[in-house]
Amino acid sequence: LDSGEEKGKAERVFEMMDGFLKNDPVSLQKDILDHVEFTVARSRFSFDDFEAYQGMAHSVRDRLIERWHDTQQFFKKKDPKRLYYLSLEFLMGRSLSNSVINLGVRDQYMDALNQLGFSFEILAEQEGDAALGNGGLARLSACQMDSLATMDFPAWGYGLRYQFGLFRQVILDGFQHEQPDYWLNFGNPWEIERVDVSYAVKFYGTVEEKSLNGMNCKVWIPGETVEAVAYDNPIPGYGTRNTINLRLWAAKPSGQYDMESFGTGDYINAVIDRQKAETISSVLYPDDRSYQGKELRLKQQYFFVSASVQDIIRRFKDSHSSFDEFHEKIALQLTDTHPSLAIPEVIRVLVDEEQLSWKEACDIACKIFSFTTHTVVPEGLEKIPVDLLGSLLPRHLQIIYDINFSFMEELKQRFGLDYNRLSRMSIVEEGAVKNILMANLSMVVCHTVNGVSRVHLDTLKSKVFKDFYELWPQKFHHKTNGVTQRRWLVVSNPGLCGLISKWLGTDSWIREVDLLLGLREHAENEELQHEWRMVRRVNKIRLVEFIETMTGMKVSPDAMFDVQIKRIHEYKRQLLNILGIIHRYDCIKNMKDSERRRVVPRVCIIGGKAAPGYEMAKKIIKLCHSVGEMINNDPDIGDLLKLIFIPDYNVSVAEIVIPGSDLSQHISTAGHEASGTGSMKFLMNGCLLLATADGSTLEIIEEIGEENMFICGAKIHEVNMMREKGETIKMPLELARVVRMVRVGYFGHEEYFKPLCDSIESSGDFYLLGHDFPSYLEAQAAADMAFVNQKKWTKMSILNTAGSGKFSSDRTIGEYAEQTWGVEPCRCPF
Ligand code: B1H
Ligand code: IMP
Repeated sequence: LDSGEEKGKAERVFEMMDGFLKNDPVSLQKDILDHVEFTVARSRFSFDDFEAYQGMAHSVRDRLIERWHDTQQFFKKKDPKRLYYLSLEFLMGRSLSNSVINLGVRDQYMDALNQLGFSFEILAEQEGDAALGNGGLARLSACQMDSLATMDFPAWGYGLRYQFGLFRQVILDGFQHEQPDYWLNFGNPWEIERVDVSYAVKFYGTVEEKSLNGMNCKVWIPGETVEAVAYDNPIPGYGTRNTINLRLWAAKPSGQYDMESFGTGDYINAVIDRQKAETISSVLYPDDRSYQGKELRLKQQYFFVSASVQDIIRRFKDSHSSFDEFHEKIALQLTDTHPSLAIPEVIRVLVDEEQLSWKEACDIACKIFSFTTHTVVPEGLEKIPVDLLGSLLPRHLQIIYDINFSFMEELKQRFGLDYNRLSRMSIVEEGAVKNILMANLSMVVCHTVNGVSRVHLDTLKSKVFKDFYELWPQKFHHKTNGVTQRRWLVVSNPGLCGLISKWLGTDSWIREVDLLLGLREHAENEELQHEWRMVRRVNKIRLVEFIETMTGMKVSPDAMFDVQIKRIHEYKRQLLNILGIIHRYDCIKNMKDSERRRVVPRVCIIGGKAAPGYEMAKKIIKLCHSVGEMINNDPDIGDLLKLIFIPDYNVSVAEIVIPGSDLSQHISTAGHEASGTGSMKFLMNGCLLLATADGSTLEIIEEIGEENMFICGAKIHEVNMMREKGETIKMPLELARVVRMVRVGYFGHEEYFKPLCDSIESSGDFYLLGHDFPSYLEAQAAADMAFVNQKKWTKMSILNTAGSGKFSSDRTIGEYAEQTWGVEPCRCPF
């Protein structure tokens, strides 16, 4: 600010923003005790760890709210272009550690708690995970919120406040069972219920034509109304006062008088009936990657979209009197097609309620919406049966038809009557069941379509959206995914974090992650190597203890910890991993003592959830347990090999496992993983990767060099070629042997495992385990070789961390802000 007047203003703003709550240990203690006494309602003279956690969480919440208010006021005053990030899933995990670190008050809280006789670490363990999402896509949304806040972008997240998040996985006799996730049962200090912020969301009914001021208008007469109530979750940035908002909607019965149900005199049933409104936000769908033609899912999507759009338009109208500036003030980002009903909803509100013309409304929609797809295969694309959409949202169906009509006209102008092309590109899919293709809708309206890695974009251009690419090449871009180093290093690996800052001479890398490159020059320094190994050893011991608590198994921290944690999917090939382990077991069994002495001891760790209806994935989990039981109880093998399944994998489990692992596996069949983000977390933590050349791994190779990883498997073009030719490759002998062991019941349950064996041997081996097995074993052998040379291994480990900067979500968000959303930082003064 240069002018004197501006300066004066800035000072006034500064005064307004000046810290309100004090953060010295004495004030913190008082606040914690106040909350224990008055919020938790426990005596301040007698409370346990959980109550102390609650007291502390509420005192942190106060500080979040203070900054949240300041930030929102500041945004309101500045009126910058805002980004609205719409996602049906956010996998936030725990909030306590992340919040105090981003607020810059962790040390003060540690002191305060010590003086009260509590340990920060133990209290942090009391918190349950917020798991309102399935896997990579949902955690990506969470990482991006952290970057948006840290980089001072005027952004809001919108999502659904599911009563039950992702199911809890319970393993009984090696089989997965699903239990509800009662995450709200003990209250949630991280959210602020806004009973005053609520919107009516309507469903069903009919559309009537009316004449208004001589114009023909469509009027939707809805049949059901549900209330959306806002719950705000403050997201603090690191090294800034900015604290942005994640607003999640919960469904409540509408308070509007309802003649029909209450008119009949059946009061009790009328009340019960109304209460059913709450089911809309009751449970997260646990399938990642497969779309659901289910009415409830569609209701969830529209419920969240409608409330968000009403909220966005209300906020805009608070400070603008016409819609002229709408597109200059608002960017709406769609996380996959799940929120794509926002497109017809915005058009509907603008035309039917705000009386804009059809053309004006469409022009606005085309300017504000951008879309990121996370899908690689056409089967993964969302379709909504026309009948379902027409009954639930009749007006929206009309709007979609109108959009499609104009689009088809445009195509005819451009390509003539090429009916094949028209039918491939139409938003409406004809057939026995007519469907609306949500990706085509998004493609037509959004100004930008982003892929999540470079090679993902190539697939979109050449396959999934080939026709659209030919039509609008300028719409297609990619923003390679990233993860936040605040959560995945600072929160989860304080040891390594301290070491990095010591060697770089600064902790600025927490905001400017490229500084990590500075570690490269020390990669061979013996002192750093020694300290690096010590820190990693401590993390391994923490993991050893965790494994013992979860499974009762004692493993040795001297072994190589080889980890694969992610959703269980055939394409992610946990099966390849398990068959490789059987092979290793078989080899060791057949070795002479002298050979055994050269074996690198391994602890193989697998964790992840299978979608409840995904039978093959569930069989893979059982196989893992059966094989583990045999190997782990074989006295002849001892510590040379162990196989552990970690139950109920979630974000906070990942925070313990990732820093403690030596090697991690990302071995999807090439071409199937759009990006993959788990690998980036391991990379940052100095864990080496054993991976196929898929998704973002290809870019990781460029950053850290093939010599610092273990790469295996067919390349994408080879996979495509093999599939096109329908080539069946001869099963490698080693694989045939281990599949045989499973088939004949070496691990029991031969009938149950038969489909797994068949998928490789008799059903065409779609995921190419046969082709990739030999090179997978070679990569594993190379990892063994490297592990023996600890100096070399440590150097590779340091180089991994040093080269991980590109995979920070800060870089991703910077690119989105500049290239897709056109938003600029708006930093709240301290
Ligand atoms: C990804 C999903 C997904 N892709 C449908 N698609 C869902 C699809 O509930 N649903 O219906 C939920 C999730 N998730 C993942 O996104 C990709 O498989 C990963 O490769 C990618 O890293 C991640 C983030 O971009
Ligand atoms: P990946 O790219 O498939 O390895 O997984 C991406 C990220 O999603 C992981 O690092 C986790 O943070 C998260 N994730 C995957 N599966 C689960 C799950 O079952 N529960 C919670 N988080 C998960």
